[in-house]
Amino acid sequence: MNTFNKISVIGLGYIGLPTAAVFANQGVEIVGTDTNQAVVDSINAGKPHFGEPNLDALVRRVVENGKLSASLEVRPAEAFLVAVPTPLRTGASSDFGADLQYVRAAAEAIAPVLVKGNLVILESTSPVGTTEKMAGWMAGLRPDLSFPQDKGEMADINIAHCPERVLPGRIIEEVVNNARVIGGMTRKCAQRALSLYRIVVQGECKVTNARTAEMSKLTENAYRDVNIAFANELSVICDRHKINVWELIQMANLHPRVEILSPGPGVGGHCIAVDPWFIVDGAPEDAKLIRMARQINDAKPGFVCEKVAERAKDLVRPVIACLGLSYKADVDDLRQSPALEIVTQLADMKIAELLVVEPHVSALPPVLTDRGLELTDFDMAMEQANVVLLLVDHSAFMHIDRDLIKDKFVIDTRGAW
Ligand code: SAJ
Repeated sequence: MNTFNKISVIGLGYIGLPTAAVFANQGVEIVGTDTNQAVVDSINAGKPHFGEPNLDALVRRVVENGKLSASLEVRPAEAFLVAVPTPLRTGASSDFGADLQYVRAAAEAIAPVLVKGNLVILESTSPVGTTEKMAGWMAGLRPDLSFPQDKGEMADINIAHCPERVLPGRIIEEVVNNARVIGGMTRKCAQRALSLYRIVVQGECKVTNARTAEMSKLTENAYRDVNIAFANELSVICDRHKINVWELIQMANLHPRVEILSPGPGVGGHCIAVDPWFIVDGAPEDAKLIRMARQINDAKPGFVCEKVAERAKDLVRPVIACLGLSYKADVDDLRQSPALEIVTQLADMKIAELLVVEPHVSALPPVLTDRGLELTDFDMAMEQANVVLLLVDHSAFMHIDRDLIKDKFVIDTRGAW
């Protein structure tokens, strides 16, 4: 049985920081690395640089007791956990693929400090074959060490892929309780990674090879994307037939083997709107349904804008309260947010005055301020608007006084009211 006393976490973002903090909370010394000086400073001051329930107190505690520290440079450790972004890059056709530059940079930063017996784990969501590529990049820089692609079970360095699967908004709880898929480049790699995760993970841990683990993560998010696309397509069909799609879904879901997800303004975030493209990119001829689902979900913001425009043209002076900007309820994350895209498109259409309400941010992003928009508080927006466009089902919007909206045109993209 291996024990790990010192772990290096590369990338202290939405996944890396909570993971580092949870390990540190179990008494493991964590040396975190991030390329952003402001992030490093903020963490060393005990403050997370983004909002996530229960993260503030945890980070403060483990920084104060010396178990978590951050730096710009990768320090020697027994194990290295890579949690860097794998964003979209534009592919050769209209499809997208993964930009692996940050994984490569992490591999190049780890390589100089590697010693025999180290374990390197890739947590970032990655296309099939990325773990092997990462191993190749490190091997190229360290000819004095052996790697699993050449020496198998005898290698000096062990390498595994263990995709993160946590849901933003519930990260701390899910890091501990979710089941994990642990894919080793060899059996020994997987067993060593398993012993590392056992320090914190209480959920089931399934051991497999690295390629299956990579595909497993992509499959989970593509599954959700395809199912949301089904709901979003239904919402467009129901609009044509003047049927309330949420009532329809409630009826259909009474069937014991039907469980339709919720339509919305589109699919956002850094995961579900991105990862299915990695499957398409790796098998463009075969991934027909997965590509189509991405296209259906990506088309939904445009559909919402058309509906708003139809409403606005009946009013002499339309003023629209746009409620919510984040990609989903009760988070401050605006990445790939359909709500943000809708507000941006509406601003460009110049069909109405827009009042933007987002209780989870203190300032609007440049894409909106550049268009002359300002953050408005909820009460003022309700006082001035004659159209209310609900884009995000934040708890703060769920229990509003119905009298506030009774004389306004309401467009509820979430079926929340
Ligand atoms: N959405 C709908 N209808 C639904 C459910 C979601 O329109 O019925 C929308 C949301 O509003 C949001 C988007 O989909 O815009 C994605 O939200 P989400 O809550 O489904 O998922 P994420 O992106 O926050 O987190 C996902 C999770 N994956 C799965 O549930 C399969 C999480 O477990 C992963 O760790 C995460 O992606 C990731 O990092 O990959």
